[in-house]
Amino acid sequence: MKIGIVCYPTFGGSGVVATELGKGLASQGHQVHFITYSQPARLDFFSENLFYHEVAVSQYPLFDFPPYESALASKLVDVVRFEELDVLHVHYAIPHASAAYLAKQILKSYGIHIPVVTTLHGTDITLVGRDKSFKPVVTFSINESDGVTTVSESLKNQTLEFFDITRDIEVIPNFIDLNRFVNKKREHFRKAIAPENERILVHTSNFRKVKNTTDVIRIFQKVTEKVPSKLLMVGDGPERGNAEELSRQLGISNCVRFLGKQDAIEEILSVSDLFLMPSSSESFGLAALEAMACSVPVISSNTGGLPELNVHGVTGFLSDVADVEDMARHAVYILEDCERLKQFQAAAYRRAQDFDIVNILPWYERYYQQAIDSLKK
Ligand code: GMT
Repeated sequence: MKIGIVCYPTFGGSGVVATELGKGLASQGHQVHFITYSQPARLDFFSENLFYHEVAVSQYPLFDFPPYESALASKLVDVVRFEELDVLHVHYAIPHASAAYLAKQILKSYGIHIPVVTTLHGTDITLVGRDKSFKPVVTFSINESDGVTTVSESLKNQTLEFFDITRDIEVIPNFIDLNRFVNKKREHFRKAIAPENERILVHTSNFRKVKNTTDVIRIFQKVTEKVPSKLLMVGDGPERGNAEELSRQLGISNCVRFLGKQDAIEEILSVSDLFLMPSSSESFGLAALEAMACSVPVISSNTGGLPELNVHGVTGFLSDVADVEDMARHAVYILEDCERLKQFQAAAYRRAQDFDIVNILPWYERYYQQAIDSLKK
């Protein structure tokens, strides 16, 4: 198949999923064309089946708001026509699904009928998409897609609850490449971070408000009172300053290291004992799955799709959003006993295997074929 993928090319979860999916499909022999405004963060190598088309937006001084959606639609028309794509897969509804709808209508005037598959990722439904200024467009473009998927049951239910949806939605969970995300036993690195053999806790995110990064610091403070520990904060974003400030106020900044954006996340996860994800909203929790694949148990909130991933009392624990006390108590319970920690580590790894990319790729392939066939009827 010749597949066009549209996504945000940044470090966000939807961009990561789209890029890893494209790489996986290319390794199966499909021709994959990424159509984005800059090179996707994880698309950093050459493959004969991978192509990248940049969407350039005019900066004409009349435009206070450069018309990205129109530029994307035009680029889609161009790539579909000249590369003869079979299907367009857009990740994140805004504005990708509506741009794809526009491109699809334009392509009809050339006698080309291309199916559009839209994958909803989370904030496009739970936060941004619900905004009055977007809702009619999001509803329309979901209903007009030839296939719609969500990354969890929870996100499907929220989509049906918030929007007037007239079509089926398929849940295709996020996935992980277990060859890349595997515990690599980096003892020297571990010693450098925790020379006194302290436990290592980790948080990775884009430090947006929904990630509750200040709760990560509060949980850690309570844990470190009971179990000597260090905390690694990986990633960057608007809340980083507040998290840093809080760690100073609480007098624990010497135990917390802010590492900024990192590519080799699996190296950091490999030396970690526990992953913290106290988010107030999370449609799936890809970062938690990455941790679990590296045998790291997860302390998370019970919001959105997290209970579909993190099994309470087995791969980690779930608590109500903002219940810092409960999260810290669970963290201490796992960390204070070596044998118990090992059991949680093994269970986290086993659970991650359920999301092996090898099982999820054929699912998308079947779904694309279904969308292609539906246009032929
Ligand atoms: O988490 C973010 O802020 C990034 C966001 C995105 O769209 O890039 O992530 C969402 O999609 C990920 C991949 O499907 C999910 O694992 C995240 O749970 C989801 N984030 C939220 O729902 C807040």
